[in-house]
Formats: sequence, structure tokens, C-alpha cells
Amino acid sequence: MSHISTIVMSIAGSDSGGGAGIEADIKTFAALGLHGTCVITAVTAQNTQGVISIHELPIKIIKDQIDAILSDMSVVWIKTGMLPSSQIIHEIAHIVKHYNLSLVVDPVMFAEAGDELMHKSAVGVLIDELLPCSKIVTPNIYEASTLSGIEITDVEDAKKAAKKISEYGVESVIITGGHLNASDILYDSSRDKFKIIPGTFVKGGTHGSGCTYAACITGYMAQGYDIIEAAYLAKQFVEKAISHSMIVGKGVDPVNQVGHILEMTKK
Ligand code: PXL
Repeated sequence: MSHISTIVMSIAGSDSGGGAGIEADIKTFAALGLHGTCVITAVTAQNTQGVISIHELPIKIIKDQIDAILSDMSVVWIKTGMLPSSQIIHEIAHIVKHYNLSLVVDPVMFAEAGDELMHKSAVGVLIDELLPCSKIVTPNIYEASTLSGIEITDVEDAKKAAKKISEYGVESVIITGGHLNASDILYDSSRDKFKIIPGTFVKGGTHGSGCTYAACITGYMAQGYDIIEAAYLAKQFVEKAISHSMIVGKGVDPVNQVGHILEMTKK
């Protein structure tokens, strides 16, 4: 175990339905016993059925939120979720380098219902500026295809894509398998090694599962676990969160990050 820090940061969009985005991150951090700080990049008017509208916040208030946190609290590990524009990504990359932060990037491109959460024109800036200063990136197969230019239909394709993405300068790439065979593919470029993290398709709502997964990885890294341990623990956490989801709307229900903890306290 390496250095342990108990304060983490999420830089992400807000989901008014309380399922994904910064709301998912903060619940995940709390479930891991960490203090989560929140930098909101955009407000989405959203429910379990889809996104109604998006309002991107001005760069100044995004920067001010980060400065407010970092001038007062000691943060090492941070994660990014929805970063809607090239300008926002550019600023975040600058801040990560300036403060020497350990970054986990969840390269959010679309919401569950298919709505676009990042302008297509921003993909290049994500690759050129943010990935080179990140430690871990957690794309699903669609995001990994966009980032690598490789179509992913099986595990071998995913391995090629992971290796290609690592060449942008990111240490570890985890392609989450929720849209493939439920197993995650981890590529650790420092050891040039792949690790398949096995999983099963769990019954339940999955809204916010990608955000929860990346927040979990961030939280476990902050607690001093290594990347392989963090990937196993995060996989287990998300499967439990899906199985404890509650029916709250008419669409895809949100995962429940604290369900298994509450269950343990029940008599
Ligand atoms: O799951 C990706 C995601 C990230 N951030 C916000 C979202 C979603 C998905 O709906 O709404 C704000």
C-alpha cells in the first residue's frame, strides 16, 4: 500500500435524476469512506428516460470551484466525467499538470439514452491534452472505439484498442465490459501486461454504472490499492450497486451505491 488520502475530487456533470454524473460519484466516494469534493462542469436536466437539456458552466466558475477546493484541502486523486467542450478539457489538463494531480478519466461521450454529453470536436483535445496527463482511463467499448479508431466486437479487438489508447500517454487503460462479455480488460503499460477482470451480467438498473466504476477506481487508488486490486474491487462494487438498484422512474434505473452497506446493518 502506498500513500493514503481521504479527500478526492470529481469534475463532472450533474444529473438531475440523481443517477449518474457527479451525484453517482459523490455517493460512491461516501460509500468508500472518503470525502468527495465536486466540481460541476455542466448541468443536465435529466431523468431515467433521457436528457432534456444541457447547460455548460462558464470556464471561470469551473476553475474557481477547483481553486476553492485545492486552496483549502489536500487532494491527490481526482476523476473527470462529463467534460463537454474542448475549452473545458484544455483547462482541466492545465490544472492537472499545474497541481500535479493523479487523474482518472472516464471519457464520457454519451448518456445511457444516447444523448451527446461531449461535443465530437472535443475528442482530439481529450486525446492530445488530457490523456497524456492521466494515470487511468476507463472507456466502455464505444468510447474505446472512438478513442482508438478500432472497431471492438470481441476481447482481442478490445486488447488492441487498450494498447493503442495507452500510446496517447496514459499508464493504465481499463475497457469496461458491460457492453461486451461483462469482463473488463485492463492494460498496464508500465508492465506491458493485460489482465482480464471477470464479471457477470447482474440483473438491475445500470444508469450511472460507468461513473460509479470510475469513481470507485479513483477512491481505491486514493486508499493506496494498486491498479489490479482497485479494478477487482471496483468491479465487485458496481455489480453490487446494480443488484441493489431501485425502481425510481420509467426508464433505466440508477445503480445504488449504498444498498449493500445498508443490508449489512439490517437485523
Ligand atoms: O454515464 C455517463 C454520464 C456522465 N455524466 C452525466 C450523465 C451521464 C449519463 O447519463 O448524465 C452528467
